[in-house]
Amino acid sequence: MCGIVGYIGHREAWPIVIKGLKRLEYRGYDSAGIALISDEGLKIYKKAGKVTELENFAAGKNLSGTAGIGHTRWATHGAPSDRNSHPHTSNNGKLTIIHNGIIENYATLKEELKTRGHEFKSDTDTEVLVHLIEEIYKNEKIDLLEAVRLALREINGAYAIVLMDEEHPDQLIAARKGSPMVIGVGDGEYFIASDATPIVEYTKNVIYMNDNEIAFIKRDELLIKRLDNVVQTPYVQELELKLEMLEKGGYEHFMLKEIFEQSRSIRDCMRGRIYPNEGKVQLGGIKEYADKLKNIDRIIIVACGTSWHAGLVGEYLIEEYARIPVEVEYASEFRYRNPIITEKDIVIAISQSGETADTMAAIEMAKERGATIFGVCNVVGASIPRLTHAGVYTHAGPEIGVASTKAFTAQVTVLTLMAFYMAQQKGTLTNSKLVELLTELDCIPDKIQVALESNDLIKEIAGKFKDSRNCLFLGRGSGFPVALEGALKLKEISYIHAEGYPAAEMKHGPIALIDEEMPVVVIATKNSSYEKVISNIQEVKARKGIVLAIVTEGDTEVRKMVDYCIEIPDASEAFLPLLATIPLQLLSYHIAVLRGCNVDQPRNLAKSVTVE
Ligand code: HGA
Repeated sequence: MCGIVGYIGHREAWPIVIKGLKRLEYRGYDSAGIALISDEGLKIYKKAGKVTELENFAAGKNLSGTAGIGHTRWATHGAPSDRNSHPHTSNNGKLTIIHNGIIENYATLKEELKTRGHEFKSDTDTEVLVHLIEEIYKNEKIDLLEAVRLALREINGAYAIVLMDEEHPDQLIAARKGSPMVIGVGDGEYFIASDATPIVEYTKNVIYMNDNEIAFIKRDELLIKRLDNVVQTPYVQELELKLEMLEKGGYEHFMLKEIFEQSRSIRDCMRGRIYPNEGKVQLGGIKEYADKLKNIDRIIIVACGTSWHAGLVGEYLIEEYARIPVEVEYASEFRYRNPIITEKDIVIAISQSGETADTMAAIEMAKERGATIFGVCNVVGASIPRLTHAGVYTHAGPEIGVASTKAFTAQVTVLTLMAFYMAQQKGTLTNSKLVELLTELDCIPDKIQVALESNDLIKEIAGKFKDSRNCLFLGRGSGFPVALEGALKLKEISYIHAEGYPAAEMKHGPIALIDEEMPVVVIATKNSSYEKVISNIQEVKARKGIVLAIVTEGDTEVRKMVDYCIEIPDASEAFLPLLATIPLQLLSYHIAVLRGCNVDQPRNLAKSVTVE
């Protein structure tokens, strides 16, 4: 959350920074702002709302300068408004800062700074930091880098910051702890951003900054040191990201493009990892732990939001095939309990961005208690993959729509592979059964392509549901996490209140909500709970609910009872979540579009939740 961009070099900074902010808008869109330094001094433009509003506001103004910093905000401290927009300036107006994170002890520092004559112009925690830096700089008679270093040692919380000084227009200072930051290395120029997407079209050479590092950046000089003053040798990596991955490619929204990419993304996720003819799974990222997997007592999965739903599918698959007990925890709750974790446990942390603050904190806690940690992340080089002992990337490619789609199915694919890999190590599945399952898994991308063909039908059904105020999603077994995910997607992007429930639990409460206006989406595919789900559909119909069923192709029984039906290809129960999720993603998408909602940037939400 919150996107930051910085540039210093020989080109005009404004176009680079504004384009970068558009790429990072998935991280927040409450306000946007840019500061530029030129011979005429420091200029700041900031505006509540999206980046385009900043662009309109600044049109025709003087936007020159070859050094600049920019920010797109997801507000934590202070309402979304012009005055709370970043960049924020120090008391004398010479220093200006952008920040992603939360300064937890800002209130105490603010009081103290006020007594020293500082006047604050915003309600943010961020502004306190730039005043603190100025105070130390002024009093200690040290250089600015040292003043920033000392200030950062006084604050609690998380940050990725970039600072400019009107009196030293040829330098930027950046630092990170707990929030992401990448530096792009060009020829006589440097780029700074929350992720590599604003950088990729200018250079492929990047440095991922580590926590507690501070960077001093000039056009032809880069110095990175730790907060304890030890100078670091930066590790320059080559980006694999391609520019076309960041474009809509002819689709109306990123979300639709990403839904339609799933056949490919799942194939990419499995590439080189499954050998169906041999009944073998290879996961290079966790192979060092192959022996440990034979004797573990328990797996704990920690995640948030959609990733937590993927975790529930993982629980079902790992228990079913590898016979290892699994617990699935919300990272945000897990870390504030006193959970029992031992060295015999494996913790699997799932996060699309690899930056989710709560998941990172849960990992730190589990690590301290001796557990082995595996990561399941999409963004290569993010913080979680660097924090964990081992892991498996989902390789879904950049996901830009705020509501997760292809990242979810890729997470489920990785967890499916992990379940089979663990079963292989423990010998809980015979080789012939593994051959059978992997052969079927290998065909799932083609079946997803078939499931996507219902798009027009789903759009038509969406028209019937678009004015609903509530919606219930029901499923059993591995269909239950699918119901939860279907409900979350609808809530997130269409603002219709929706609940996911285990179908059998409906009679313990939610059934009271059912009347002739209540749409109920039921996962009713042919699997072990088919008959039971049919009874649940009867219970809804007896109370005049409107039922949309997701059924196996060729089904006639459910079709007779319900109002609307969407077919998906036949598959074993293990693969049901991968297929049944597709129509639910499309349903939410079309309902949201018909309601005129901003599908890619739903209100109040942001991707990559880097605050706790
Ligand atoms: N705390 C700062 C930055 C917000 C942020 O990083 N959100 O993810 C603010 O409220 O402006």
